[in-house]
Amino acid sequence: MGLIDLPEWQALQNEYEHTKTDHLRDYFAVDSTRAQSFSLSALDIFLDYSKNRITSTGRDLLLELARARGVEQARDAMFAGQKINTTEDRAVLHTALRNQGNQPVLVDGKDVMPEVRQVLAQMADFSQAIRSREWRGFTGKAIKNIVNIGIGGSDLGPVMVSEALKDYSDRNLNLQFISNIDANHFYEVTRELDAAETLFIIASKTFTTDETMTNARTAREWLVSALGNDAAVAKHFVAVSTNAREVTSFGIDTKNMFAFWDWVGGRYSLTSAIGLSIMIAIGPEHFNEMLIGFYQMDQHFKTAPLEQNMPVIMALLGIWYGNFYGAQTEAILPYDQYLSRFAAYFQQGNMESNGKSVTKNGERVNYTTGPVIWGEPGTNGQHAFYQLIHQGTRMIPCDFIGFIQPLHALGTHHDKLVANLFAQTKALAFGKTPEELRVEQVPEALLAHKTFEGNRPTNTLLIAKLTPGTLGQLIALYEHKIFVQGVIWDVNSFDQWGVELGKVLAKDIYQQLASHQNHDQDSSTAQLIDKYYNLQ
Ligand code: G6Q
Repeated sequence: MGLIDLPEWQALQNEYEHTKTDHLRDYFAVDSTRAQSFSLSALDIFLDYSKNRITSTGRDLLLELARARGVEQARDAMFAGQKINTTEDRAVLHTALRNQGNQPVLVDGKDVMPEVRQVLAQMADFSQAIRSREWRGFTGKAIKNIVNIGIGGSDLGPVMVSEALKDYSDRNLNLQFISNIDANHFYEVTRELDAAETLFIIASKTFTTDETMTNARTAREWLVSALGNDAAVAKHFVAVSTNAREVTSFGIDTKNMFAFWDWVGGRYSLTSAIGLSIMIAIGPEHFNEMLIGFYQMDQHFKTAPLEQNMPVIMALLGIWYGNFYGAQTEAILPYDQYLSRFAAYFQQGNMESNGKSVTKNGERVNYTTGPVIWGEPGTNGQHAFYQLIHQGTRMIPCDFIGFIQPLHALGTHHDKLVANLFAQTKALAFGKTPEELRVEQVPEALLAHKTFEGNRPTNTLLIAKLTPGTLGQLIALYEHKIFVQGVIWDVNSFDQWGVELGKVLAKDIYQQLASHQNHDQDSSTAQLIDKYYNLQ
């Protein structure tokens, strides 16, 4: 039966009609234990979801929907290595990359764990060789600059995590990322680097991605021209890929290649060899602590009953707002500068996974699917876009993420930071009424402008401290949230056909640009091509 025809869905629709005009102010006024009843702990993460427009009946109905859609069975199928990525006929086993258990994980009858552990050991050896300065470049100098060349799933994870865990990194190593095909990116990253001290990690699952291979070839030319010898490549280039043949044909020895497998999706790959740059920066021990954090959240997701299951609860709240209230976006607002790329990372994680409009069987959906994800760290966002969240016409459910202990305790900074986080969720939930404003003698003409309706939903996630382990837990939490939503919407969260057409057309247009032609183009594209080469 289609999603919206399910009795569980109909019951939720009813619940929505009955509660849509309720106000959080009233929910809190009538139930002094609401905060406790709508909170939950998983490992080091505490989630207060009481400031959501949900009753306990609504929550029960959402949980029934999850059961009706087979969330538990789908979860077990993923962990068991079944080929749930049906359009690419692949297993989805990022959980195997951080598995700390002793049980085999089978793909096509073969245990993948020995290979996973072997690559982790190879990464650890290499990271140590760089970190100890034992690995020398072609001229004998130690490596100081590590440049990861990759894009999308081969870039965003390492960028996000290396920023998040900067405080755990070797500050004498300079970690940089080049992703964009725009030469400005290559130019800016390399302009002050000494090639003799620079290592390039070419990170590409396929080793055919145009942006990455173009940047990689430019990097090789840059290095060879600076060091004056083709033989330098062996000491300054390593590869992370599933494609040994292409790695070899690029000129990288496969002994300097770190493998992963087709059952690791790009946007779920940061715990694979794609995380090599992270491991070099923070060291194998911290990397392992991060893997343990991921694993712990995997286990929580796998074993906790649905009502206590944090990814499930967060996923269901997202469904509630997206499908019943019509919310189109969700904001992720970490109150920690080190998490400045967290929202950008899950923008891909979420939007590439669930930005689909057909079911797994290829039928057009008749409900909305993945939301637009965005966000910036607090408190910066408060001085920028929060206006719209507080007083705009759209509902924007927000996740506020805060840490209890600061990594750098400077005077009053941390208490002020956290006070702002708590204040925002309070303002969004309870708002400010015209009556309250009148008591403050606000002029009548300003009442409408200064009124805050409130009733704007938020989750608050509190974590003791930002560590490799808690970061791992947090990332896995969001990964599994996305998974649960994909199951409920019956979309394939692990393919990304929507990025293909643009790539193919770009190849075609590139050929025409290079040969000054514009045949077989629509009039707009032809005009743009003409402008481009006439004004060059
Ligand atoms: C992620 C996507 C995509 C991919 C990049 C890079 O899930 O598949 O972002 O990671 O296109 O691909 P390669 O690693 O193959 O270069």
